[in-house]
Amino acid sequence: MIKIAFAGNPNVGKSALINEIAGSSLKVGNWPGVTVEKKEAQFEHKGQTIKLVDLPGVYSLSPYTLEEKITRDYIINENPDVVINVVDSTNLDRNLYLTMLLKELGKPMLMALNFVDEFEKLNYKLELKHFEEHMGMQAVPTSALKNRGIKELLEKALLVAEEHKGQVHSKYELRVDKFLESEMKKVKEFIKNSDEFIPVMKKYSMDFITIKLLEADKHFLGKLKGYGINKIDLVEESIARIEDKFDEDVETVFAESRYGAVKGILLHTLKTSMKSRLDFT
Ligand code: GDP
Ligand code: K
Repeated sequence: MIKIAFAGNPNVGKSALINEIAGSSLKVGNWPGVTVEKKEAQFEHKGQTIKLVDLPGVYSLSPYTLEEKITRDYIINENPDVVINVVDSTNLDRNLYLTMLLKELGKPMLMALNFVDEFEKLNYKLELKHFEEHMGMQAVPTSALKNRGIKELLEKALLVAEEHKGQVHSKYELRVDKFLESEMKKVKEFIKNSDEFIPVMKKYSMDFITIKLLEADKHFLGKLKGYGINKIDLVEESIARIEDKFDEDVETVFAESRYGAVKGILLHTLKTSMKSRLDFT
C-alpha cells in the first residue's frame, strides 16, 4: 500500500484535491480520541492500493495545538510514502513557511501549487524549474476547482514514493543561514557518532533532531530523556555561539532563517505583474 498524506495551511484546497483524486472512496471520520475531522480514501490504481490522508490544516508544526500535533505526529510516526504539501499558489510567501518546517521532518515530499486558476487570473508567473530546484522538491500546478493537474499530481506522488522506496527519510537539503549551517554540521557529527542516537535517528530526520536540540525544544528534549539522552555540552556551546552572533534566541533565529529562505526563493522565481499590482492599489 502507498500512503500519501496531504499537509498544508487551512483552506488551501487539500480536501478538494483529495475529493478530485479519490471521488466516492472518500470517508470522513475523526482522529482517534479527538473531534478533529479526518478524511481518508483508499482505492486501487494501476494494481496498487493507494491510501490518501487529509491532515488538519496548520500554520506550524509545534506539538502544542491539537491540529499541529496530529499533523506532526502522523508524519513522524506513520511514515507516509509521500507528503503532498498543498499550497495556495496566490499566497506563496505565507504558505511556504510551513513547507520549510515540513522539509525539516525529512520525508519524501511533493508540492501541489493549488489555486493555479486564480494564480493565472492575477497574471503571476513562476519559474517552475528554478522554483523546484530551490525548494528541493517537485511542484505540480493544480486547480481542484477546474480539475487541472490532478492526474499528474497523483502520478508524480507515486514516482516520488517509488524513488524513496524502503527509506524512511529523504536526502533533501535544507536551506539555512550559513552560520546556522556550520553549527548544525557540528551537532550532526556528534549525533552520528553517538550510539544513544541510533534509535532516535530511525524515527526522526537528522535535520529535525539537530534543530530541535539547538532550539532546546522542551517537548523534544523530554522525548530524548526517554532514550537516555540528557544535556549535551557540545549543543549548549553551539546554542551560546548562535545567540551571541544573532542576539536572539535560537528558535527565533531558525524562524527568521526560514522566512529568509522563502523570501529569497520567491524573489528569484515569482513575478507578480505590474498590471496586477496596479489593480490592487
Ligand atoms: P482545505 O481546508 O485545505 O481542505 O481546503 P478546501 O478543500 O476546503 O478548500 C477551501 C476552499 O477553496 C473551498 O471553497 C474550495 O472549493 C476552494 N478551492 C479549493 N481548491 C481550489 C482551486 O484550485 N481553485 C479555486 N479557485 N478554488 C479552490
Ligand atoms: K476547509
